[in-house]
Amino acid sequence: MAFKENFLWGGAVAAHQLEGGWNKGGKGPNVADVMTAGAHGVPREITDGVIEGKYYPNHEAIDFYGRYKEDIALFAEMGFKCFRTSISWARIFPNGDELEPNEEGLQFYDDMFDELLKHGIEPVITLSHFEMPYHLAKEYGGWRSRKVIDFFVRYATTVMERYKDKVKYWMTFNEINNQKNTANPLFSWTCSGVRFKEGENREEVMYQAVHHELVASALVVKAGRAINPDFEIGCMIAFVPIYSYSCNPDDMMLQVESMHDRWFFADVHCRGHYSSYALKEWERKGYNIKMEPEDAQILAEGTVDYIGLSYYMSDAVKSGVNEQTEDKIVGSSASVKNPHVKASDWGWQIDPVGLRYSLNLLYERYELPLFIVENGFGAIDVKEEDGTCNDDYRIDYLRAHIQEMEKAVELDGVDLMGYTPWGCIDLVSFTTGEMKKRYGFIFVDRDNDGNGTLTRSKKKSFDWYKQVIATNGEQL
Ligand code: BGP
Repeated sequence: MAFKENFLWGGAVAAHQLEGGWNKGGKGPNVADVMTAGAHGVPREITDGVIEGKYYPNHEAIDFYGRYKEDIALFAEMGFKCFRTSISWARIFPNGDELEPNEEGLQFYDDMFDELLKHGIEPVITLSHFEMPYHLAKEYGGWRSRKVIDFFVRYATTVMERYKDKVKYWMTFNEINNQKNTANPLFSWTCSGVRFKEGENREEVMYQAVHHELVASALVVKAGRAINPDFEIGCMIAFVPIYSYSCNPDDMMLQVESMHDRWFFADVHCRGHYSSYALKEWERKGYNIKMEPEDAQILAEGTVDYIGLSYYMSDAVKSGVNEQTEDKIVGSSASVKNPHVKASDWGWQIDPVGLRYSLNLLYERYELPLFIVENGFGAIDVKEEDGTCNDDYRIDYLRAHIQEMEKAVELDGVDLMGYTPWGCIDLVSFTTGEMKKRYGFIFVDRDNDGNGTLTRSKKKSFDWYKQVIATNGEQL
């Protein structure tokens, strides 16, 4: 048997993409609550506070806030060993900078975790998954401000203390490296509450914000260990491995340079200091990232126990390619279409072998346990007249990825903790704000405009995944 006996099979979601109840139970607005729907080909818009007449899909999402018992019962039916979700910071500290937490918010997660534990499902918790109280973004410029470190540590230690007997697995920042994409305003907004100003150097601003996040993460790892030494606290990296388009030495070197963007965050989380290529880049570009004298020690003492990663696709780079090149695809400016793999409707290159490749890269570099906390296939699902949804393409995608995970464990000796496919129940897509980009084993009756009964129904993949879990990955 490839996978460990206690392998953490489950599913993953994030608070702002499924809870809804955006202003219930004393919750304050967060940065995701001021992002409009991006349906009908229009990109999501970041607004200055909630504007009447605009549609904000996160406000109701799929109402997990009101229906979590029903949903957890379905996860239990599939045999989930764990459930990855996030805590909404603004439910606990509605503005982010107050001294006392909101008891109603704390109670919500207490009840939800009890429900999970009742079914033998272990909660896996991300402390910051693309949301922070809107007030912090507006008044402090988000993570631009060093003050936010204290607010985050207060929030994190409050919840770690409160749930210390219910939650063992934690992650600090979801896909912290996404904000490296400064061209897309969504990433800096959701990862760090930062909106760029006219004329400023976006990259320098981003690195400063990230430094604050990395220090905050390290402080929380240390504080968490003091709260409960049994905690396992990880980081979370969006891992899109970058291939060299060819064996042309220039392509190869470009690949190494491009991978620095992938390693930058994981290096600090896992090694406790900035890597030499990062320091050289700052020096070369004349960036002045402000740090306090104690920061180096904080980073060194707050390294993580495991690496959480999302894996959806791979990327390829070719030297001499610019933005105008027609075979460009999602990714960095030198990214090109890989002729050996297919892409999803959203241009995400489907590459199961890339998962084994990624697990090897990460494990060889850090020798830390790995946890695949996101993977999945976003597709436009069709619900048949008889109510069924035959998502064979999703089953194919997941099966192929699990087979590669298996090889990574069995043949390469990678220490893999678990697997939680993304969006185990349909939810609001992060990049597009749509409902039509679905990932779930469970269909939710809701469309891009917010219409629908919110009724849940099982897709074909539901029973398939149930059998995968029951056989610990033997029967795919
Ligand atoms: C990751 C995020 C998730 C999630 C997923 C799928 O980047 O951590 O929050 O949404 O991608 O992306 P999308 O919803 O845009 O398809």
